[in-house]
Amino acid sequence: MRHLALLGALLTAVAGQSSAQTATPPARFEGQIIYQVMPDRFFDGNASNNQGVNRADLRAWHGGDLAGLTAKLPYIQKLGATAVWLTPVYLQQTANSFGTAPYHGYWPADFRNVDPHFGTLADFGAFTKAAQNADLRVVLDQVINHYGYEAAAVRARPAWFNGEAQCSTSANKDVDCALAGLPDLRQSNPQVRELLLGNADFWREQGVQAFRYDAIKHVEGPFLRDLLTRDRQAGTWTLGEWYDADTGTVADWQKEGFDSLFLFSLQAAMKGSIMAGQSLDGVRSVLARQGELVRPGEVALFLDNHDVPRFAQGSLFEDLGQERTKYGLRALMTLRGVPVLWQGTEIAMRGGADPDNRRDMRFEDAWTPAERAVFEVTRAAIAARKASPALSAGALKLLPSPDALGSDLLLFTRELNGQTVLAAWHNGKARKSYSLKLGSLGVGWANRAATSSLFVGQDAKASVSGGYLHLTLPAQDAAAFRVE
Ligand SMILES: [Ca+2]
Ligand SMILES: [Ca+2]
Repeated sequence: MRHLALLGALLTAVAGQSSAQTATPPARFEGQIIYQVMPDRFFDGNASNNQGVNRADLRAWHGGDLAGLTAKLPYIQKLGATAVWLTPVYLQQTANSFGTAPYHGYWPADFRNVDPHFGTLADFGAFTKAAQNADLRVVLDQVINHYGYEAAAVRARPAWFNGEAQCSTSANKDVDCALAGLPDLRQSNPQVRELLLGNADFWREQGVQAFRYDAIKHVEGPFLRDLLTRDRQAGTWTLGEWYDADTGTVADWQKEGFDSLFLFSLQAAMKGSIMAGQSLDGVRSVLARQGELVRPGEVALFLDNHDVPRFAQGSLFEDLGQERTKYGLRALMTLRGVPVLWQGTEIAMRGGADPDNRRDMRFEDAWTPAERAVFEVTRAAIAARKASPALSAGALKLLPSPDALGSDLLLFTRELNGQTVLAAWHNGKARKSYSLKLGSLGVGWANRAATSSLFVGQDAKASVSGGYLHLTLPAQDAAAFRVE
């Protein structure tokens, strides 16, 4: 009840400010690079909290914690990321469900405390302080749809949850029926609403700059809109997870107040085109819809995450998986949006569906030379993006590809303040040169020159002469050239 009284005061304070803050500009993440961490699977910085740890079992706790994440912030900085998204660190149910421990953080028992496996609230404060000192923004995962299966609140507060009756009579079963059987919160219940709005305030006070909201497809829309209004007033950036969202869904929810959603349709297209070697038309058709987006520079772009098989797993062969992950990472860094890298993708870690995609992170001392090479490519691609305002935040314009080349060649420009970068994705299985008429590309570059690739260590060339753009591109790779 102490929490509820505090919440009431906070709600009143926010309501009082709302008319003065209607013009609050939305928070921006364009230009940021987010690194996603699942703390239990990242780094163990404190062995004294390793209750029930069994690293031989992918469904058990593995011992990673906030102390370990804090200790590894220099690694994240070295990679070049500018923000850290951590999956939930709430106090979890103590029991296992379906033979799985709540190591992943998505089975909360108390939304305003830290699970002892991860550390304490003070450890969380030390983490956000260290992140701030390292100039890294903190994106915290927030669960707003459910409690853990075994949470005490489920029995103590039955009115907070949707039951069989609500589910069977609901017109929106995605929202009012249990997701994977999880105790489903009824956000229209005033106490639930206050609890969840207060959770956002609570974690904001712990030094968090952004929230990644879990499973928004399953949350009541009117509540979401109120939540987002308050977040925007507080300057908090919001990233929604609508599993399988395409451009239309992302656009709809940006209109409703989310700063960002994950563009799952682009992830699927990149996996198909880059990892599985299908035509680049799949990627092109997703990018062709970017005009529908309210704020294309804020959309979250990714190759994989903790809920899908690892990107590198798309090839049966480890070396091919590594080469195509380099291609995918370079390609990702040419796109408009906010790149999100799941821990281990920078070394092309393998793994199938959950929990195999959540193997323990391995650091420099444990890498193979090939893994180190993937890391260096990732680091250089991130550095190139950060050094280029056009790549970081420029408008993206697709260039037409000749019909015969379209499945192997994807060209687009990124442009900001008169600076232009040409991105060229090449799906061909061999190194190849192309000469394309400037007129057919719709660009007026007759008197301009292109540089060598912005990606260090890549042998790709572009030049302009005689009314043609000449490109020499390595097999299955993405390049970027400044056009000046
Ligand atoms: Ca530990
Ligand atoms: Ca729900």
